[in-house]
Amino acid sequence: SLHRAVCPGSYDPVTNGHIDVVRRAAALFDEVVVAVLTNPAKRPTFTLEERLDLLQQTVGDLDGVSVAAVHDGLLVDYCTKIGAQAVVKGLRSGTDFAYELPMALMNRHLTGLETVFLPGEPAFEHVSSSLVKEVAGHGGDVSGLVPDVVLARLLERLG
Ligand code: COD
Repeated sequence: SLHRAVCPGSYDPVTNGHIDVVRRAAALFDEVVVAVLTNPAKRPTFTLEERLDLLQQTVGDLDGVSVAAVHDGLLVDYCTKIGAQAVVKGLRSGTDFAYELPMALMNRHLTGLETVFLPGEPAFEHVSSSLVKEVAGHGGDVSGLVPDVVLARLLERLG
């Protein structure tokens, strides 16, 4: 049976799209670990500490949810280490699916780790950390797409 799941991501920074996925994962599993990883394809805007702090403030108090950093190594090894049976990922589009499917299959190949895909909330389909940063950096309004603490941090950093 499935009791512990991991929601991995860069969370650079956390958006309302991420939070929706974490809440829904927390309704399905007893425990959800929101794991902050470094995506080798992306140069982070916020430090690991900042990303963890913003997650702690926004999802850290949800029932059964905790926040953790994964410094290096494979996601499957982290999941084995903490006894997680599944990864939960939100899917916005076919593009997300095309990116996620090989990782999901590779993870299952490596250790049998399963991936659960949740359809993204349509209201947040256009919301990604990178687009939010780009829009905020040019003075655009991203309120409603990120939590207030994230909005303040974005304006401080990019505004
Ligand atoms: N609606 C729904 N879902 C969303 C939304 C939204 N608006 N925004 C983001 N999401 C989902 C994304 O689809 C993704 O599933 C998740 O939230 C995290 O998104 P990001 O952008 O914060 O994180 P990514 O995609 O940069 O993270 C990729 C990882 C770092 C998790 C990945 O590269 C990984 O697992 N690396 C670990 C090393 C490893 O094991 N490599 C081998 C993999 S086979």
